Amino acid sequence: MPQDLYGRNDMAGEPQDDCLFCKIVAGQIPATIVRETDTTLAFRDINPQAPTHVLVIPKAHYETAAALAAAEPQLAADVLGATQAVAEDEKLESYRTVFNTGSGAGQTVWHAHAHVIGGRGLHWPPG
Ligand code: IU
Repeated sequence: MPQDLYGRNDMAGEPQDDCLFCKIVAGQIPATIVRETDTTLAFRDINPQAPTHVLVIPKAHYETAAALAAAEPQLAADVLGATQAVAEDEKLESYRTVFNTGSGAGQTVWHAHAHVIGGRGLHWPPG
């Protein structure tokens, strides 16, 4: 599918058959969901890197946070707002919100997602 550097393409926003997170949104794959809104879903990471490790995604499919922000700024804001709500639900005083964008930054799932990581001390800068 033709796309630019940040995953923007003509099919952006549409569910993708081969996308794991679209399948979680559709209820075809189980996940431990901790929060849901009309536009976002938050569920526990299957390979947690901290006591709290939750992924917040837009229900609509965008490959990267950059593509999401360019196409639907309000939806990007919804995702960011949901990260805050998750942190509050988890009673996190300090936490980190991470969007890995591009394989060089560690992105492995090509449906935009924010990691909400907390519950332990976090070092800076990350590796
Ligand atoms: P990344 O930023 O694209 O690397 O993050 C993808 C995350 O999705 C990573 O932390 C995985 O552990 C997580 N994940 C998941 O929670 N459930 C899955 O079935 C798969 C990946 I595949």
